Amino acid sequence: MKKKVSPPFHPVSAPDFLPLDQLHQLQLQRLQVMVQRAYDHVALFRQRLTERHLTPADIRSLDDVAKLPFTVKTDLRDTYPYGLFASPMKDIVRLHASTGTTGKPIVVAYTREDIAVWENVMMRSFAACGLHAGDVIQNAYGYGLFTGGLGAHYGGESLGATVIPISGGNTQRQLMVMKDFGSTAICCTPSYFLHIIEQAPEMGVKLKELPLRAGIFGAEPWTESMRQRIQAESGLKAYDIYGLSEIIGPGVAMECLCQAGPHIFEDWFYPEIIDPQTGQVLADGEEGELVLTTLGKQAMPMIRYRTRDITSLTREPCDCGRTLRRIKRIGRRSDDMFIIRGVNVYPSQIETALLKVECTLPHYQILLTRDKGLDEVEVQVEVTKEVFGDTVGALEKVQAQICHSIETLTGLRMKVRLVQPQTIQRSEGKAKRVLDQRKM
Ligand code: DLL
Repeated sequence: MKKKVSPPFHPVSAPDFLPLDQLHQLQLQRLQVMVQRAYDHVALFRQRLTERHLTPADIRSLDDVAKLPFTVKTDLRDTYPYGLFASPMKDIVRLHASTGTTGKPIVVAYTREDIAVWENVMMRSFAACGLHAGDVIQNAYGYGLFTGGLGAHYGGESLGATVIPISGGNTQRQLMVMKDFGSTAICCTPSYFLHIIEQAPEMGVKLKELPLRAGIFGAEPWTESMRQRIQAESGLKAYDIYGLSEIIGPGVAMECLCQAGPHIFEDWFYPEIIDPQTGQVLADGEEGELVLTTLGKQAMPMIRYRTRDITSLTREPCDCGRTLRRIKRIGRRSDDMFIIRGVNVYPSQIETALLKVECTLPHYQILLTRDKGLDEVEVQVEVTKEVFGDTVGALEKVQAQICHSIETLTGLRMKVRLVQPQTIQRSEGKAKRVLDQRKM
């Protein structure tokens, strides 16, 4: 028998080790309350249950979840901004926002209780990778509408660790702080940490000689080989953290010291895997789309939210002894969303931005590359014959308008290259909009 890995046990981790019968009982109790809450306060959910001739009383076991209707990202767009809220504004203490599929973001809300749950799962995330009071967490996730910064912030503080709210970017300052403040952990996207690794020698910083011992990396797909490279070059242990705004933010799932895939905090988030084509629930071990139901969200209950993230669930015991199931590292999605420097982008947003500018056709392609660990995007856009034959000044004006329009919609500056009509390859089926040449 394999030896159990026993990290210094942190009391906040107790729910990670619940016997399964207790966990399931807790999940069912919370699910029933959640379904009732959504039914009572969210018109769209009530309408969908009524169409299926269901009431909250029909949820008698965890398997009954499969009877419930799915919620999808466009439901958030269609009810923008506050249509899925189940709490009055006077009870909502925080809003965050994430990328929508076209022009508008989607808005997510938290009551004080929701923030407490978020703190709890983020505390447990940090504890799972061996952090505790006395650790110095450099939080380089972006603070603002993105959930990464504040989510990690409160979790770290509640754990009793020292949090440095440095936010993202400014790599030189990141390295200076890392060295001078003695950070023992860093939170950021894995690609940004690769960039930090590349910049360190230029600043004369030897990462391996610093006290840094854990990286809490997520918000975008990464690979096992990226983990190996990061660990070999920086000396820290790299842990995968997963989450999404619609459910809570970071802290839906987190790896433990065994680094064997993120454990889902199942006492607060009920996971299912479905076939993305048929919606059929799949068994543990089978690969499909992750669907999550919040078990405690007051402000915005999410029932069977289709994440579009492709993974599988495993019940196989982990050496850490946690009873929480694990997900396989998420490598792809069932839609066309891509993530650039931690920011979610849909090709449809780019299309909306192009349509706002006259003279584009819009035939376009998005080229993703990675330079020194940093993601680069180039949007190649066909413009009309007239524009292309015009003066350089006129072309530059169109280019600047497109850049501005894209930045307004996505929040990202992208390189724009205007190309002649008929140069972008036409597809006979689904247009291939994104060419991802990043080496992971
Ligand atoms: O990215 C929340 C987060 C912040 C997670 C910090 C981890 C760390 P959103 O901006 O709503 O929220 O994006 C959610 O990002 O559906 C996945 O496609 C992707 N994603 C998040 N974590 C991972 C991960 C935050 N560890 C979307 N691996 C999700 C792969 C990830 N993809």
